[in-house]
Formats: sequence, C-alpha cells, structure tokens
Amino acid sequence: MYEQISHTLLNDILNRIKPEISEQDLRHFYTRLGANFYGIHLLFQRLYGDRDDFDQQAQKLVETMATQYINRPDRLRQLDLAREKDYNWFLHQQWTGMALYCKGFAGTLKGLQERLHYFQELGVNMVHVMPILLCPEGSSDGGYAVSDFREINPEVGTLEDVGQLAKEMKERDILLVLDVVVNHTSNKHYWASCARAGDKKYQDYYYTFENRNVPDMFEQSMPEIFPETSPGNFTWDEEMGRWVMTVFNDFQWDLNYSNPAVFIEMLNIILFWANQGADILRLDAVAFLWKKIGSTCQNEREAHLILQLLKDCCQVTAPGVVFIAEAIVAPVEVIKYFGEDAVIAKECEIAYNATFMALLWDAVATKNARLLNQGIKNLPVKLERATWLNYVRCHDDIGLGFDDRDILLCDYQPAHHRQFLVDYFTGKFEDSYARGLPFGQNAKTGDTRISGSLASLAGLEYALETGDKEMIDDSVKLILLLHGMIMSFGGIPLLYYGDEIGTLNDDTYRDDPYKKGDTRWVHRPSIDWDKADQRNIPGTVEYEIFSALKRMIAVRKEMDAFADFNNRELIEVENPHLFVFGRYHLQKPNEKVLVVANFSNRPKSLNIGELGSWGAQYRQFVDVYSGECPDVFKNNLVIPGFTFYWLSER
Ligand code: OTU
Repeated sequence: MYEQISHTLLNDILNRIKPEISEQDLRHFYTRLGANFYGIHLLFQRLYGDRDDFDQQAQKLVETMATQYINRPDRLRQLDLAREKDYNWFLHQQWTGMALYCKGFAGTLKGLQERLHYFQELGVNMVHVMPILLCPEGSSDGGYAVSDFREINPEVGTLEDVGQLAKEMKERDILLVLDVVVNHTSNKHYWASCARAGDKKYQDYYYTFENRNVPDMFEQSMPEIFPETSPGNFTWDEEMGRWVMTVFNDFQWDLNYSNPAVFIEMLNIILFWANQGADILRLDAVAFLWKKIGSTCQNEREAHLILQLLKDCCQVTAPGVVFIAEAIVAPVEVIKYFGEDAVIAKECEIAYNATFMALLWDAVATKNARLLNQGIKNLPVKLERATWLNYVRCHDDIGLGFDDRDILLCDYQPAHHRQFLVDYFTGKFEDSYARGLPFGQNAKTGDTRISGSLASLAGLEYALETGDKEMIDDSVKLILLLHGMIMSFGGIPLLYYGDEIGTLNDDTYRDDPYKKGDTRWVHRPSIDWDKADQRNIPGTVEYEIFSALKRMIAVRKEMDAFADFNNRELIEVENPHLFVFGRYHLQKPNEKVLVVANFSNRPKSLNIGELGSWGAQYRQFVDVYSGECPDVFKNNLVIPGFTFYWLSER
C-alpha cells in the first residue's frame, strides 16, 4: 500500500543510511522493505510515536534489519527465496517435530549432531533444541534465564557447533527450531548488571521502581506464575536499591518493551539466530510482553503489536523463518497470536495448542471425551497460513486451562473437576495409576498444575512395577492413542524427547538443591541410550512405542488430508467415550480420513449411521495406520479399548 508519510520517512531513512549499508547489493531487501514499510511504520508509530527520538529510532530499526540482511549467509537467502515461492511449506503433513534438551538428549551439541540419524530412523524432521545459551548456574530456569543472548553455554558447546549442526540438519532436511526468550533476561545479563550499577539507560530496559507504589498497583491485578518458588511479581534488588519486575522467577527480569531500544535489541537477536540457520524461532512467553497497570499483564493489545512488528521486520530480512508463539493461554486468546484482524497469519505462523493438550489429558483421566469434544467444538477457527503445534507433553507443567463454560456444559463443577484431575494425575484418586506431581500450587487461588513424564502419567511406571502384562499393554496403548491424536488433528505434531521410548519419571532432580523446588525436572530426563537400544528388540516397551510412532509418522506423511488447511470436521457422536473427526483434502475429494478414538479401556461401538456423509461414503473401512479392517457388527463400528483408527475407504 502506498502511503505518503511512511514513504517520505522511508526515503529520508534511505538517504541517511550508512555507506557500509548503501554500498551493498540489497535488491531483495529493498523490495521487501518497500512492500512492508507501511505496516512497519504504522506499528512502530503506534508503539513509540510519542517519543521525541522517533525518527532516530526508526532509522536504527531499518539499519538493524539491513545489517542483518547483509550478514545473512547466501544459502539462507536462497532458502528465503524458495520459501517465499512455496509459502505454505510449514503446513505440509511431512513435518513431525521433537523438542529436547541438548544436555539431556545427547550431552553436547556435537553429541546431538552425531545422533541426527535417530530422528531420521523415527521420521522426525523438525528438532526443537531448547535453550542452549549462557545462563547463571543454578538460577537458569532450565535455560530460560539467559545472561547472554549470543553466547552458548560452554557445557554444551560453541556457536561454531551450532553452525555445524544447522548445516548438517539442512543436508538431512531436518528443520532446526531455536528459542528466543523475548520476555525477560537473567539478572546476570549485561543489561541488568549495568542497571544494577545505576546506569539509567539500562534501568530503562526493565521495569524498575524506587518504592512500592507502582508495584503495589500492578500487584492488584497480576496473577503469580510461580507462586511456590517466586511469589509476587517484583523483586527488591539491594545493589540497585530499586524494585524490579520479575513475573517468573525472581532472577528473571522482565524487559520493558515500551522502550524502543529494547525492541530493536531483541529484533537484532532474533535476526542473529535466523542467520545462524534456525528455520523456526520459538518466542517464549509472548503473552507477557506488555505490562499495564490494572490488567493481568497478559495478552495485552500491545503485546500483539510487538509481535506483528517483529514478524514484519523478520519478513524483510529473513522471510524464510517462521515464528512459534509460546502462549499458554485461554483458547480465545491463543488464537490471536496468529495475528488479529488479518486473513493470513501475520504474527506467529505457529502456536502451541495447549488447549488440545490439556483436553487430551482430561480424556485420559475421565476415560471419556466429553470435555474434549466440547473444548474442540469451541476452539476458534484459525487464520489461513497458520498452524498448531500439537503436543502431549513438553518440558513444562500441564495447566488445566480449559474454559470454565465448557466444563459446566459437561455437567462438571469447574473447581471440583480440576481438583479431580489433580488428584487423578498425582495418583491420589483411587483407580488411578498415574505418577504425576503437583506444580505451581497456589494457596490463594487453589490452582495447581501437573508435572510428570508422559509414560508415568499414563500409568506405565506403576504397571511395570506390578509386572502386570495387561496393565503394561494398556498404558502403552494409551500412550499411542494420545500420539495418534496429535499426528492427525491438523498441525505439526511435536513429540517430547524420551516419550518415543516410554521414559519414566526421573526423580534424581530431588538431589539437586537448585532443582528440587521445581517438579518440572521430573520430566526432563537424561536419555539412557542403552535403554533406547531396546527399541530394536521386539517385545520390549521401547520397541512397542518406538515402532508404532515410526509407523504413525510414516503413514501421516503419505496422507495429504493430514496437511493443515483448516480441513477438519468434528463429528459429534452419542457415545461419550469417543472422539471422532474427519480430515479431508480441499483439492482431492477422495482423500479423506476418519479419525475415531476410544478413550475408555473397554471396547465401544459407534453406529455408522451417526457419521452422516462420513459413514455413507465408506463401503468398507480400513485403518490406514494398522492396515487392518476394524470389526463392524450390525452397522456398528467396534473400537477396542484405548484404540484409535485412521479410517479410509478400502
Ligand atoms: C515458558 O513457560 C517456558 O516454557 C518455561 O520453561 C519457562 O520457565 C517460562 O516460560 C519462563 O521463561 O511463559 O507463556 O505454566 O507454561 O511459564 C507461557 C508454566 C509461559 C509455563 C509458562 C510458560
């Protein structure tokens, strides 16, 4: 769009641009800048327009983008051009991800590189390497308290190792996902040290206050994120003699995005990691980017504007790179991280589907799919060119963030139901074999979240202890059922390292004084590679899970209907234990898959008549996952306990 004010500003900026930039061949950069500048200017103006130094800041913004474009390796620029053409590349069903801690998975970055064949064996072709940057020992929040955004934790390797890893991953067609912890820094970061030493410039990078007046106002409406380990949202810094906003742990200082210098620094860091060869950047805790007195300081309008601006700028410099929004918030809020008021996603192309994750766990505990059906029915439709990251477990806790209205519609009482779920997964409920632990218990609100590895939550730990074959089988089936859902729902399935071989809780964190207060460490394992070798021995749990996942991934890749173009239809059926949806392909009407999942441990039946056109079009069902034809008895499809089908027409 042509607009005089932004056009004039852009001309002024380009006239003033440093010679080391203007001398370069920046054709593609200028085309993109011209195309995006109207939006960039509008957003930058909305956020920072009232500042006297607005023009200088805008100049700096453009120079930052240009400099990082100049730094962008040629092979990545070529990839940008290819992805601009094939712009739906990340919606394809070919992608399956895995998230891991480098240290826990392979010790070092070099070790990780040596294990790349493991992903290929399984079929995983997108690897999220969780934070590997420098963090203070002990107060690292598992890598999310960064003290230098450009320096690798020497325990895992060097920046050069990242380059080597990225290069080999590209050769093997595996996408690299890296984190950028955009919301906060460690209190040991250089900026924080300067602030602590009294430097006003850097105090302005954070929210610091002389006394409790402003903090007390904020506290009236802000919830607590880590109520047990870090109650409250502000920390007194003795040396600085000021209060500083610390929403997460007291050693994680929240960045002040109302300062354009902070925005530009963080954009620069995002582009730096794009240039190291990351295909996808996971932006941590994006819901928290804007703080406003009187609000929860989550999901604020300005947080979205910041993300839109980051996206626009990244699209100019590194358009091949897409963003994941890590926003673990209510369904109506999470959908906004794709970009509001737009047709095409213009904020983050990918978002964690925390709603689906939590609903799946509800189905596990209740052994029925009532809330799952209800929650998915009310999951807002996403924009075009936006996709979910569907997961069963991740390195964080499981929050029971369903919509209270949905819980009520299922005839449960919200507080009771949540308490039941906590009791169920912590094994307090009789009839439960789950071995989870509570996390983030908040005495004031009664809130509790859940930690625990997938296998231990699914009863495998208990079953193995009893040695009961049937119980072991059931928990393996349950683990596979959950994966069968994230592989077919629509979006990128994201496995969590260790789950592919049924890794149980790891209690050793209790011996570490820095970790013992945070139960999330129970599900952040060190892979036992001897145990992983059992994946090749039929009859072992490792084999059962690994080979089934391998098959699921392979079948998923073949099914065009599993690509994500909002091509899913939820089918409501009478039997409350069943979760049923259809996947179709817009251009290929014959390519349909009917997904049927039974969350009960007993066989359940589904009257084919209930499926409407989805039933009529099948003369004979075949489960493309197992290759077998399920039982049909008097027009009723029979689904064994903890089983899912991916049905197609024979
Ligand atoms: C994220 O977490 C990370 O995934 C956590 O590992 C970090 O501790 C945290 O940020 C701080 O960097 O911010 O938007 O319920 O889901 O803390 C959601 C707990 C987050 C996590 C939440 C999450």
